[in-house]
Amino acid sequence: VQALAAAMPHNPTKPFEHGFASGVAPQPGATVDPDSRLPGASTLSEENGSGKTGSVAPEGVNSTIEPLDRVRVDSTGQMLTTNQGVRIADNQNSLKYGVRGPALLEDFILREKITHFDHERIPERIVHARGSGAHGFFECYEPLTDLTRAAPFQEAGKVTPVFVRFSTVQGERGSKDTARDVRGFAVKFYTDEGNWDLVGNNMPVFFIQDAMKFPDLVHAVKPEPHHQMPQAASAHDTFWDFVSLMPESTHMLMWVMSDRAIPRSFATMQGFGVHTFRFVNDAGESVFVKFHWSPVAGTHSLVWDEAVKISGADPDFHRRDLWERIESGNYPEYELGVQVFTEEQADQFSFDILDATKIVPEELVPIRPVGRMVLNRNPDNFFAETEQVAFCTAQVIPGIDFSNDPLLAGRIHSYVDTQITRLGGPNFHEIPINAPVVPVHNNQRDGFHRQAIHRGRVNYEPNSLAGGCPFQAGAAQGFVSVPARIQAKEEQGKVRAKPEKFADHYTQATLFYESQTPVEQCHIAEAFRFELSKVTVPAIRERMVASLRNASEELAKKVADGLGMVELPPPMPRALEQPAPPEVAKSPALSLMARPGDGSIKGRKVALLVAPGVQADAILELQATLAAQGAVGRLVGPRIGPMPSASGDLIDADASLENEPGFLFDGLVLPDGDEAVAALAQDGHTAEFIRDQFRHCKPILVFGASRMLLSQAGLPLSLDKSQAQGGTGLIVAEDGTGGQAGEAFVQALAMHRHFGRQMDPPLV
Ligand code: HDE
Repeated sequence: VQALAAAMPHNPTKPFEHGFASGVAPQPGATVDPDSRLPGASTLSEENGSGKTGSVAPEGVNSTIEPLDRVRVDSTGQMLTTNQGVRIADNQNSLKYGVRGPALLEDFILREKITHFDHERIPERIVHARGSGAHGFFECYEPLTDLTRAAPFQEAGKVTPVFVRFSTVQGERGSKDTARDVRGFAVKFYTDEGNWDLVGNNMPVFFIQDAMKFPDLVHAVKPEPHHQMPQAASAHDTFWDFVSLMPESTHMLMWVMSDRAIPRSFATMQGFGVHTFRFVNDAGESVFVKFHWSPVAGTHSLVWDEAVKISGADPDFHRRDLWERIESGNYPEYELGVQVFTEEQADQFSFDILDATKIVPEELVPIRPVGRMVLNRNPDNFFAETEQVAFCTAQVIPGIDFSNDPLLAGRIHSYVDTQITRLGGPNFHEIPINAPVVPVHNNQRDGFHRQAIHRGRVNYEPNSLAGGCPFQAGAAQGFVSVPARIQAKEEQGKVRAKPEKFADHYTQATLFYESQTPVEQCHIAEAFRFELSKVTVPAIRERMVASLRNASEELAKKVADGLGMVELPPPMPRALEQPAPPEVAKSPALSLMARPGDGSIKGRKVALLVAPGVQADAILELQATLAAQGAVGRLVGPRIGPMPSASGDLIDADASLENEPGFLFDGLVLPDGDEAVAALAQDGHTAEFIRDQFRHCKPILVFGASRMLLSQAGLPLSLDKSQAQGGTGLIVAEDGTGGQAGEAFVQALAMHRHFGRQMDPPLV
């Protein structure tokens, strides 16, 4: 192959597309040096590109990067050409008859450029339009061969490349990241037995039980059709009208009204496969399985006031956070856990495992960790990778199979179908980001945008002209569906109906609410209050409160109070009067607080305020401490740029109080230095920084003279030594140096929030 490549006449306009790089424009007609193949990370032009290269897959396992190299383009040192490879002499002026004359129709260069531009956009996803993606790998802890023959789980240490896309659901492609919404958590495994897509969410249940209701749900939650409002929000009449009439959504509403719906980062949220799937082993034996992703960094969320403010200052908050974590080498990491249970066990549960509005409590079936996923490489091109990636629940591999969840059944149809419109035809599997890393051989042919050039005259099976190829793999190697027994009673026949247990709409909603900490319960009540107070039709609000009474009297009462309802409406009649008693009444694992993570501060952002005359030593020491632990400490001044510190040395503010507001940071440090503090006190932004940090329960470290800034900001505290402990997240550095106080601050930062300070309504 190498000899052939060397002898090949070189197309000087496209060396990179062919996988050859010389770095400079080759001479026309030159041949290629096969040793100049692109390195793994081929399009790195940024200095810190090393963070993008990811880890090299061990020998013998498929690599994350190489398969896409053949289509990566790097124009370094190249001349501009048309799409036909014709070099363009002038890219500034259209072709005219005389400099002041009319433009000429024959200008094929202008016309090609404009025509392509006219067609740059494709339809956005009908749901999950806004998303951010990353490459990475999945590594298996131990062989799961007794349970499944699925390729990623066959050997300890086996690495399978993945591409992940996180998303919001309601908003359009250009909407904000910090909306109250479900987050998509879709993982494409490029396994050596074909692609497997685990298309999940950051919540383990869903609004509806049957695919038949999905278009109604989506129509109800999307911006209202007459005026196309609101964007990226569920706080409007049509959504609450629908869900208040669909009590099966109550459990999911609890999750969506909890802080899970406003994650701090994609790196700090869980992911769930939602439906019950099946594992199938070599012997064809199958068990049920539920998939759980747990972030190593812990589950951390925003608070609502913060999320609202962030959406104005940085609508790309989560996208930026993901990008920066990966660029800086703080790779988001998640552990994959499985809940495995048999059909016989499932038959005994108080709920139906085919019902996507139900969880299997961890106390009933423990989660077994089976591997980890690391996201270590940003895409090279958003459109080519993140926008064109097509996740399909139908894409499973031998060893993974479906359950009869009626919601899943609809999804198996929907995802392939939607890509045909969105990506312009049935060949979307050939787009590089979607193509498997294993060869594809079948007799499907033609269609829009076909890339493969099939050889020979045989496009049917059976055949003798091609020696019978490609031939059936057979049960030992190919995909075989589980011959699951159908539980329908003979006399039922074809029906449009649901199993009885599906009608228990409230038991697990109660379980979720009861399993939250008081702070989380408070946030849930506040969220219902906020959303329902945006609803303009009183009857909808009342119906929702009537339904909530079946889940929690306490919650219904709090929400009703918040909505100024004088009397509670009578509880909504239940579909199932006497549901089976639940196995567990509380599941502490359902609280966000149950997963504090590895205790590290990786990826956190801290604002260190500075101004001319600042005592810089302690600030710079703390900045170094933060950097050493993977956090980012940014010097934020009244203006960006260099300024003299108290010692006369220059320090450089890389952000300003105006361009990076305080709520974008996880922690705040106020400096010492009389002159600097006086300057900060003059700037109204400083008090906003402090008030927001305080209100959002984030840690604040105060050096010396800055104490006066706290009182100036109107904080309801006088700081004495008892508050220097860090328990409240308010730390005063007594001696003006970073040392001990710095340590206390790092600990407070690792705790994420200090909800002891929470007040409703907020005092500042
Ligand atoms: Fe989706 N969903 N969905 N969904 N979904 C789509 O597919 C659909 C459901 C989820 O990053 C669409 O490619 C139906 C549950 C994610 O590209 C569409 C039903 C869960 C993503 C579609 C559901 C999800 C989608 C739109 C009910 C959690 C984004 C564009 C029967 C387990 C994937 C597209 C990405 C996207 C249909 C319910 C997760 C229209 C019919 C439950 C993460 O095909």
